[in-house]
Amino acid sequence: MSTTITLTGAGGQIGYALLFRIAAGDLFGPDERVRLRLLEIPAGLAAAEGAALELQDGAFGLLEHVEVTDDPAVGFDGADHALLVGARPRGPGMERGDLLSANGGIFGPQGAAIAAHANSGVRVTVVGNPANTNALIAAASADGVPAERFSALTRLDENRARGLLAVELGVPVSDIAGVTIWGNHSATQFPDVAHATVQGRPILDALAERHGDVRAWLAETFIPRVAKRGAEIIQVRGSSSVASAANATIDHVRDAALGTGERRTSAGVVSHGEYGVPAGLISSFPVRSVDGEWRIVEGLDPDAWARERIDRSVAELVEERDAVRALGLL
Ligand code: NAX
Repeated sequence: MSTTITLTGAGGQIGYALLFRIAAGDLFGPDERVRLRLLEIPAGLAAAEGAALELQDGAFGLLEHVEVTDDPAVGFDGADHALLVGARPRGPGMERGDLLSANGGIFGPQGAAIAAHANSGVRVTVVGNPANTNALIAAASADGVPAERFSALTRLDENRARGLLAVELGVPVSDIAGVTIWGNHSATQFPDVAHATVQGRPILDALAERHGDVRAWLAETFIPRVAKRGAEIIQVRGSSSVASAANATIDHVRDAALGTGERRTSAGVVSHGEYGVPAGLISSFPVRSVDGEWRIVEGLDPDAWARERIDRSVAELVEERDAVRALGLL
């Protein structure tokens, strides 16, 4: 058996961190061979070709084939999973409209190329920012591919939240479960611990033992730290999150492909009106992956405090959608 994975932005930093983990079998396990298609723009081709040479030198037993191209028709040909990592970063003096427009020019044609060339069951994960709205544009351009097959990465935010809670409570991260990221992969996101557990017990109880006013700690310390973790990494490391972003992408795609069972996680997926999020938006929700599909977990019943934060982030997604509509990208 083998699975074909298309990676855009393969010559970039996250691409470089992802490729060797995919080749090593971290996505689908030790029995599934992989074929890689690395899609770049001409300026990034040499870096992707260099990575392909190193992949060859890695002598990975599971890696069947590597193709490097700047042609989306070739890049998405036969793709079972498309990881859309390449995006246009915000340059100096760029307004939000410029950024949305530049990325619309990437994700619209890529969505169309996926519809035309990928395998009929293709699953698409958007990492390149603004991830939710880029996923929305790609899905809208992929005629015949259900929008449910497109998702945006918010797993890094969830992993960051779990990691910070583990440190706070002095437990291994594997003891923390059930954290949900709501809304946009941006500073407005809402990392929600209302239904999270530590070693199976409600995490709010454990946090209350350390912080009398848990809400104040969440609002003033935890939520901003998670939401601004990307900026913190840049400040400390001098460069943006790379290995952790690649790791979250692996977690997300592996869950998409292999399922989550009863475990809940977070992903940006298309709304059908769940939790009052306008239908059609790609928003982060609590999800499970079942039979190859992301399913939104309903019934978590956010209270007014949580509702306000979810609504704020969803309002930003509505603004982004309206802006790309006004640009004629939807
Ligand atoms: P890099 O600038 O290192 O790499 C991006 C690569 O994409 C470049 O090699 C570029 O040539 C390529 N590219 C640009 N347009 C392309 C196109 N049309 N087709 C194919 N390739 C194209 O950025 P990197 O650090 O790898 O980050 C990649 C993206 O991930 C950025 O948009 C970044 O903002 C986003 N992130 C998203 C995260 C998330 O959680 N959703 C977290 C990490 C990261 O910030």
